[in-house]
Amino acid sequence: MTQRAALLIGALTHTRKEWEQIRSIASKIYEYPSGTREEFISKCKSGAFDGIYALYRSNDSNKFTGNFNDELLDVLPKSLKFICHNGAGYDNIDVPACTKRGISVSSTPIAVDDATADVAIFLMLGALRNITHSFQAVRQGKWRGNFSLGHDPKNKVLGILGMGGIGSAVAHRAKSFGMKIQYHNRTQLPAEKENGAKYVTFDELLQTSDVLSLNLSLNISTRHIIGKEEFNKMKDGIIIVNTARGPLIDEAALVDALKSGKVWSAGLDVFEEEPKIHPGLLEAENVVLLPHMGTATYETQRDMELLVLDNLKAAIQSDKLLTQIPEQKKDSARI
Ligand SMILES: *[C@@H]1O[C@H](CO)[C@@H](O)[C@H](O)[C@H]1NC(C)=O
Ligand SMILES: *[C@@H]1O[C@H](CO)[C@@H](O)[C@H](O)[C@H]1NC(C)=O
Ligand SMILES: *[C@@H]1O[C@H](CO)[C@@H](O)[C@H](O)[C@H]1NC(C)=O
Ligand SMILES: *[C@@H]1O[C@H](CO)[C@@H](O)[C@H](O)[C@H]1NC(C)=O
Ligand SMILES: *[C@@H]1O[C@H](CO)[C@@H](O)[C@H](O)[C@H]1NC(C)=O
Ligand SMILES: CC(=O)N[C@H]1CO[C@H](CO)[C@@H](O)[C@@H]1O
Repeated sequence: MTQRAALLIGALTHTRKEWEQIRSIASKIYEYPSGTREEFISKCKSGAFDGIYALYRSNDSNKFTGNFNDELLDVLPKSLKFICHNGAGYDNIDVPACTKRGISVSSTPIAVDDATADVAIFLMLGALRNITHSFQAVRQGKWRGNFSLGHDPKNKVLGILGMGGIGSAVAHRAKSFGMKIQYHNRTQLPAEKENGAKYVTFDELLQTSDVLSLNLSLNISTRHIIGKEEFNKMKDGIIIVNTARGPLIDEAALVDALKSGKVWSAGLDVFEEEPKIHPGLLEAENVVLLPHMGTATYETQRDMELLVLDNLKAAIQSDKLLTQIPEQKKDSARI
């Protein structure tokens, strides 16, 4: 077998032992635990990672390398064939640039579904109760503060945009609260996967949902998929939940819609320019905010790391990925 080295970029928190076991199947293992993009590029150029066949990277390690774009892919060894990414979203990897070079990319769907769906429900319930004011008041010794009533989830229509793994897990949970589920997706799901959820057009989803939960990936065509025009089509008093990616929503338009009362309240885990948050959202009392922590549990973080390592093993041992990203699966003929 030709040389098949593996590279770990960044740190592993829960699976150090499992990474060490990669030694037995890879010709060599390298690590780049921290540093700058410039340092990483110069290491690549000096041949420090020669022979790497597959690498582990994550959203966290992005700060040591910057985005995986043409510039970076050009200096990485030509032997690199697989990028195993830790994260459900991979918008800091230029996928067409990888595909062009014959590099396959995997992400970590499935492992993130339950934890992210839990946070979506947490935010939805918080938004339904308009909880922020009282949540802060009780700590400030003001008991309920200037108390106002919330809403029940029961009998409300939950619209899910993007019915993948996370969307389905949100739907499953929401049903137990007595919500009616409808969704929109590029393609309608097969009936057995719909679990009673109703398939509607994008416009119908906007016009008829009481709560709208976003669960689709971010790319050029989904950026600002919810903006001024879309808010105008929504029911007055809609509740918005976003646990997917900030730039899916035009944040300034959301602030306006919250101010005007078009949007009754919102629950957000993600923002357009993290870690910056639009001041209009920080000021608004009818918004529940979390600092992008959808998958931040011990169990899920470990599951995600394990899934990346399993992808890495499959790449080295049998030239394939377990959870290759959908864009590449579609035109796998080109890879
Ligand atoms: C949400 O709660 C705040 C603080 O109690 C209150 O000012 C605001 O009117 C509430 N929003 C709605 C739509 O009831
Ligand atoms: C409580 O809220 C009401 C209406 O939202 C407002 O008129 C009133 O001034 C508020 N009181 C305090 C103490 O903030
Ligand atoms: C729609 O659902 C299919 C499953 O049938 C899934 O593979 C796909 O990613 C979804 N597309 C969108 C746009 O949400
Ligand atoms: C962007 O994502 C959406 C939703 O997952 C998908 O339908 C679409 O094909 C993607 N577009 C591109 C350019 O990748
Ligand atoms: C990914 O990294 C960016 C900064 O590079 C950060 O703002 C964002 O919250 C991170 N996302 C996750 C899921 O950790
Ligand atoms: C984070 C994220 O985008 N998760 C899923 C949302 O739903 C789409 C399909 O609609 C999945 O492909 C994503 O993995």
